[in-house]
Amino acid sequence: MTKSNSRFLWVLIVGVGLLTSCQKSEQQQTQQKPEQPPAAAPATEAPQPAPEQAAALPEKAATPATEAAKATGDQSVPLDIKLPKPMFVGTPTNIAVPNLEKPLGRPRPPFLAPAGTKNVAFKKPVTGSDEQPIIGELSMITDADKEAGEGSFVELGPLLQYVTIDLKGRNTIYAIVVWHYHKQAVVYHDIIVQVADDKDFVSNVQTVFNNDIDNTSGRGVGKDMSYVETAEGKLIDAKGVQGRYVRLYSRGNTANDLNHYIEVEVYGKAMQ
Ligand SMILES: [Ca+2]
Ligand SMILES: [Ca+2]
Repeated sequence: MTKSNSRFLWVLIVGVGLLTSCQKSEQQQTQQKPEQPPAAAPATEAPQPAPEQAAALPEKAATPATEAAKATGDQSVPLDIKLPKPMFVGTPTNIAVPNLEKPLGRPRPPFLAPAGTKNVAFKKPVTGSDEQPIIGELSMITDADKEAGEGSFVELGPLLQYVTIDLKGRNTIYAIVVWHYHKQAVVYHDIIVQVADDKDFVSNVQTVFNNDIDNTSGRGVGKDMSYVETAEGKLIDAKGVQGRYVRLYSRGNTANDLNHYIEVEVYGKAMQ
């Protein structure tokens, strides 16, 4: 090949190359141009593949919705309440207390509460009207020991006494379970259980149980029934009241004037 020939070839190649690249860019431009308006078409087309997505979306949206509905109360699970060893069996017949509840005669049915509900009173500080109990310490009321024997109960002074549990934060409370004493069949008098936002029980005070039917304790006439203590403890339906402090009153029992506590559990959920 001569020099002039090869130069011509080179010019030809470059020329053709330029031409095709120009054509390409024109094509690209013309291709891009139509693509841009169709950008509206893909937009309208987008809902077309969307039928699949659209079909999936409502399902996805529905699931959290039902979960949310369940979380607000529909999805309830039985409370896991650990019970101590029973110390006596049978139904006591010699207890003369007005408005006394008949024993159920079978285990207490499961109590349903929203999933995630737990004993928010565990290890929480306890104060009370008798800071120096005759037997035991107030801290034993939230230590999870529910046995009936010696060393497991607190004995407070005579007649009207109370204990207060500080949950250390506001909670939505579904149930309160209290074991006063279950070594023998006794009935405690004038049991009143209240929930409040402050330790002095001034703000947002709500009474969740009161069996002081003659208002001896001056906290209003109660309509709840008296009951015989058992190893099951007394489960009080707190109906979702909200508060930080739980206070329990009593005024002696059918065996003596003293007041006892083995354990108090507060089943709730911390408020955000
Ligand atoms: Ca205890
Ligand atoms: Ca009374």
